[in-house]
Amino acid sequence: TALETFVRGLPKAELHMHIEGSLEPELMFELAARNGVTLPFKTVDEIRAAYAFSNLQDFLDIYYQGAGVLLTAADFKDLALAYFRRLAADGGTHAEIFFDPQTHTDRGVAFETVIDGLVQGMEEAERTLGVTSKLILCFLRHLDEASAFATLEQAKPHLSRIAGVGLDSSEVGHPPAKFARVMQAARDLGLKVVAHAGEEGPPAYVWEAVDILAVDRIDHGNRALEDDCLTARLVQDGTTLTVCPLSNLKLCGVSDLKEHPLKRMLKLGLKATVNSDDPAYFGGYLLENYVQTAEAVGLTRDELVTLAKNSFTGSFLEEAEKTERV
Ligand code: ES4
Ligand code: ZN
Repeated sequence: TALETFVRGLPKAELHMHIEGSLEPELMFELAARNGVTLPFKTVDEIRAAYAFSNLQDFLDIYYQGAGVLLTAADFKDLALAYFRRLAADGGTHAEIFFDPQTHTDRGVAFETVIDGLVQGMEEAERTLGVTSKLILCFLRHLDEASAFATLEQAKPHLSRIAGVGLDSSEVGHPPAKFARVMQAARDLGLKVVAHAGEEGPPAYVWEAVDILAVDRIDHGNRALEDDCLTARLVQDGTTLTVCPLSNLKLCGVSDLKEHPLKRMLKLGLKATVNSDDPAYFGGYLLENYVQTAEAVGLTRDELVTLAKNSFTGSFLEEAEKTERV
């Protein structure tokens, strides 16, 4: 379609994508076979049929299970490269990807294996596709502070490869304040700080991300709109929100894409961006998120350009690059 061609032609950065969430069922089977791992599914269709979620936890349970096929550096490299190829096909030119080390170290895969494989994929993507990227290490918020600190310790020899830290996994019951000290320690190491907030959690969690963690971006942030004072604060600070429309739909944060707040966010003056979150699980990569949302809520060409520009101004690229690459 004309809309698709227009959006594909806009240079875009993706700022909210969990690399483990880009594991397509086909690659999951391939890696399971390669590694001698048994999956509780027999066919690709059977896996896709299991991807009907009613909330975040529902999804996380199956997402952590899928990640169990990732064992070697080559697996992580193949995973990353497959994602970068899809991104390039969508007209994406830069990505800041999340990875969840604890998901892997807790089942005996070394931190080095994960990061070495991902970095190999990132370097090959830059060389062969011209797609640049950065890594954001996410702490699993359903685990405790000590586990997050142990993970930060493991990251120390690799800080030149890591742009920032984030918080992901089960939000409700695990407010940002739980990780105040480890996020400060990460900032003291020179890392950027982001956090999922307001995906399922209340506005109070977004306030904590802003006031206690002093985040550089908010991941999701949808529920911030329930609090006018908080919304005004995010507008005033120019805080980038990494919004994930198809994720919100699949995890039932919105009942229909027509109800999605993206257009409202832009009209309020929030620095919203469009992202895919876990594209293999939520049924669409970056371009699909732009196009389906644009059709559902009626985004103008100007608004689409704004979203694409916001993805660079909100990125962790150097200031000069942000303006050169839009
Ligand atoms: C996630 Cl959609 C979402 N929310 C929180 N944590 C996550 N990890 C992977 N996808
Ligand atoms: Zn996410």
